[in-house]
Amino acid sequence: MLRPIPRAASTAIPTTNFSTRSLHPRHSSSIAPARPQVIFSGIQPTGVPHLGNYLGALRQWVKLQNEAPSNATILYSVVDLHAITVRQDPVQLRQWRREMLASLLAVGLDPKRSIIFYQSDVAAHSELMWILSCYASMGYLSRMTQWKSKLALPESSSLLDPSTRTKLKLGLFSYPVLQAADILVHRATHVPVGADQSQHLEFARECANGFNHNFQHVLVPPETILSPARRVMSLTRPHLKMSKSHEDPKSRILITDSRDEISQKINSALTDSIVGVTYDPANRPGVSNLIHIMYHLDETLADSCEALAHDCRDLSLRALKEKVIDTVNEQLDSVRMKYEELTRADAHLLGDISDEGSHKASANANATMSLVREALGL
Ligand code: AQP
Repeated sequence: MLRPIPRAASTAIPTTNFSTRSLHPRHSSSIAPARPQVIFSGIQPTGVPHLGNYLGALRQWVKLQNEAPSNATILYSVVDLHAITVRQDPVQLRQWRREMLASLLAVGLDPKRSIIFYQSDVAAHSELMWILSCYASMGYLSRMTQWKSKLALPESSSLLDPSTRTKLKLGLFSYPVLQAADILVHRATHVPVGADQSQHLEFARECANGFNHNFQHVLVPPETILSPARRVMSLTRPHLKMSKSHEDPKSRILITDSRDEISQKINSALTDSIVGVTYDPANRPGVSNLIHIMYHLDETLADSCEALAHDCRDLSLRALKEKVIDTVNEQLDSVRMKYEELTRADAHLLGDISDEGSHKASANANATMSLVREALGL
């Protein structure tokens, strides 16, 4: 009888605070220098990335790409199979896939250094998902609650509710298994993500450990690399995270927004009527989110969000917003220009990059699948 994949430990998730120093073999205590690092992460093509995606993930991806040792394998995927866990219009999805690829290049990913590919081009992701799902416990999966927010269901909703069972599709319920397969199929050692993904990374480690325990030691439990900008919040509802699919476009700043759009969105961001600036996420979520965004976009401004708020303490909220607008523009101007250049460029450019990426990613994934099939007796 196979041992079920164990429950999540109730202790804190063993994450690594982001530091590219710790990725270098000279500084790493957790990775044997002999094993080259494999960095993997993905983003759903559900719209153009926003400041949350940028600060929580993409900027770290670029930093890792630029600072990882030269023998590291770096893979970044546009995870289109995840996008279809909620209903998508095919024409829109095709466009978003291309826009996401252009966005990844615009923020500074370099196809000469990073393997950039569409998830659906590499069939091994889905094959490993099926294998892992044969061992993943429904109990563990049902404790992962992101499907509730994707379906806009209250936290209290349960799989026992008939209406929940009708709305919830198998793919949405089991997408943490696909996410685990995305990572494990490349034997990733490090996965940079925003804080909202920590729970899923813990699940991926459990999948790897469960498989290795039951069969041969072929899968690699990955380490999480959390960005310092853990959760960027919505501009209009700052108790919710900034999200590509929130119905209000004013809730997010896209990395391709024009100066005018940025200015309008920040000027209409929800704040409060308290005089002066303080950093107090629990009581002043809107103002604190603006400070958080400004601090993480330009860490030379102060040593911490608290220190930045202190420096701005006498500003009116209008003046604070002007300062945030300037900082956002300074950081995003070059990204927007690069994005426009890429989308105007030769139509084949993006296709060539993704073809080359999927070719390399398939080779990497197929090497793992040979070991997995052998271990399973397939
Ligand atoms: N608000 C955020 N703050 C910090 N990090 C964030 N990420 C997403 N939102 C924030 C990080 O971005 C990476 C890619 O995310 P994704 O697109 O694959 O999925 P998501 O987390 O579901 O992002 P969205 O924007 O909310 O998309 P939709 O609306 O389609 O669900 C991840 O590393 C994530 O942590």
